[in-house]
Amino acid sequence: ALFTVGDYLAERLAQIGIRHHFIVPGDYNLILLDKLEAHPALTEVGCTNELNCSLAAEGYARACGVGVCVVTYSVGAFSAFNGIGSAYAENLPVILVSGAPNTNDVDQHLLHHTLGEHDFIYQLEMAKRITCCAVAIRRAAHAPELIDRAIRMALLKRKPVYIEVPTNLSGEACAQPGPISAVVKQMPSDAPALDAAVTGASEFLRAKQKPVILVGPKVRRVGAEKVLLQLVEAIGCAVVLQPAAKGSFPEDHAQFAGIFWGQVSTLAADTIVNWADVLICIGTVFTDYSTVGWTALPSVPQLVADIDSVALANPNMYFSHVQLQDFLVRLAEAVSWNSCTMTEYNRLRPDPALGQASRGQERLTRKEVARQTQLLLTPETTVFTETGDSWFNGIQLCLPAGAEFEIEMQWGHIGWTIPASFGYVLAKPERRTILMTGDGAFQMTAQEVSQMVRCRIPIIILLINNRGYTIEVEIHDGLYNRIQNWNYALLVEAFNSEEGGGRALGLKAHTAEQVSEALKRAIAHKDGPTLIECNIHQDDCSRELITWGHFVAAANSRVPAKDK
Ligand code: TPP
Repeated sequence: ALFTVGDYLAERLAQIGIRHHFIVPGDYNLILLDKLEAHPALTEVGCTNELNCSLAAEGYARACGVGVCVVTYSVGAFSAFNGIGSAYAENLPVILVSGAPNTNDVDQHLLHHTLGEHDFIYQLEMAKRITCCAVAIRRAAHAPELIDRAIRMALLKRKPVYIEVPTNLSGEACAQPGPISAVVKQMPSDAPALDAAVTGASEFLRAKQKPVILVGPKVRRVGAEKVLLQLVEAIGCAVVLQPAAKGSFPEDHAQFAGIFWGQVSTLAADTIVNWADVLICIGTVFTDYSTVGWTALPSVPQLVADIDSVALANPNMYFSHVQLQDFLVRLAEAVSWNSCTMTEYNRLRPDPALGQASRGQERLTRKEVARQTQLLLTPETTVFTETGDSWFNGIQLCLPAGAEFEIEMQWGHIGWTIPASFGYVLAKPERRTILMTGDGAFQMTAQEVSQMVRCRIPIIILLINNRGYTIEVEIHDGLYNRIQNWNYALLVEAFNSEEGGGRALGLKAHTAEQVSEALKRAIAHKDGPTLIECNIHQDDCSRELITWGHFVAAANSRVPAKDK
């Protein structure tokens, strides 16, 4: 049979490990979808809209290492750009494939789904700003080069890419692909730069007495968790994590010293960071959020190991092209043991505060939901936490070894957990996935629960209904933070269909007893998602949210600097 552009793309996607591709059909991409569907290794997953489609691919990339989303021109792609923004911000390789107008119409006609002007380049131009590589195939013969280039860049940079395929090219003949190794091969570190970075870093550390390791969210993006552990155990010092890095280091490890974000830190992580004389920052990202409105920017000298570089405070030096994995392995061999901060941390480590169980009939509280969520966690659990008070509830959880934790703290799109967890579970069906979300967030992407029903995915959705945008109330309140209250438990059951698929279970809880009953039913329900609407008082939120909100609000409202 004829080997086509569509077959080429399908083959490459299968070769890099894609098993599910997320799609919304449209006349500009239908032939391409046929070609992808025809590949034996690929399963097409239809989504309810392109925002959810792109976020599902983003979640899939978290589980599988790479994700794909196929949409139609403009009406589809513009909505998908949001999830692509997330992939960029969160360092996830997501391949956005968009159908496009017939090549014969370029510069000739006005077309549907376009801006109505003689211009078919705008979408490519827009995609360039939010991807690390954007290509538009204009001739079938160019497809192999452009597809290979885009996929290679996505994997190399761990950022999203864009591939535009005109509707009349997907079925055109094209060359067959060569070995995939040429596309997936990673770039080795520059050897002299790596040597110099390791020597410089170990001398720098030797001159310090009180090192602390601060782990950031990029560690997991490059799969450096294991080599991080080697370094940690070679030094013996205290290890703290940034909030978005939760899940990258075992919390039952003797050297784990909490989540560091200033005044909302867990387990007194801020105290040991303040005591340190050097901070070994590994894959860290400092933003207004992770530094609690710039109140927790560490001031001690730093050694910063990023995905592809190392920077030292003293001597003040920068080494580019040093891969994080390579650096951690080599530094672990070069450093000497210094457990000084661990000894101190053991003195000041707070005793575990066992949350008081509330009495069964009492009005449900946030604390009680958090306490019962904690009891659910096993090594097989993955927790997704939504922007909102769910972040703080999630970050407070104590993860057993093996439990995974997903958060989208850089992009912070409310509603992300629903489509992202859906995508994630398709790649990791063996995990017990629990998501913690707010009522406001849920309203953004609720219809993707219907996909969980269709695909019989037993995700447990803990929806904390505090009747409003509480996180925003704490930052800056106004009438705009009040939202229409829905019957959430009833809503998800509306997605059940006589025509097939599984079943959603919608449950309501107003008391502790009702939550524990509901959780039992949720765990037993394997044929689709369970949503538990946990109804709490409007002002019932975490101490951390109020504290953090106060400082973020202060940072947001700084007056403009005077001209000098
Ligand atoms: N739009 C998007 C797409 N993302 C956002 N982060 C916002 C708007 C701004 N925003 C941040 S949090 C939030 C909003 C609107 C409210 C979240 O409310 P809810 O999900 O009920 O969580 P709660 O804080 O009440 O727990």
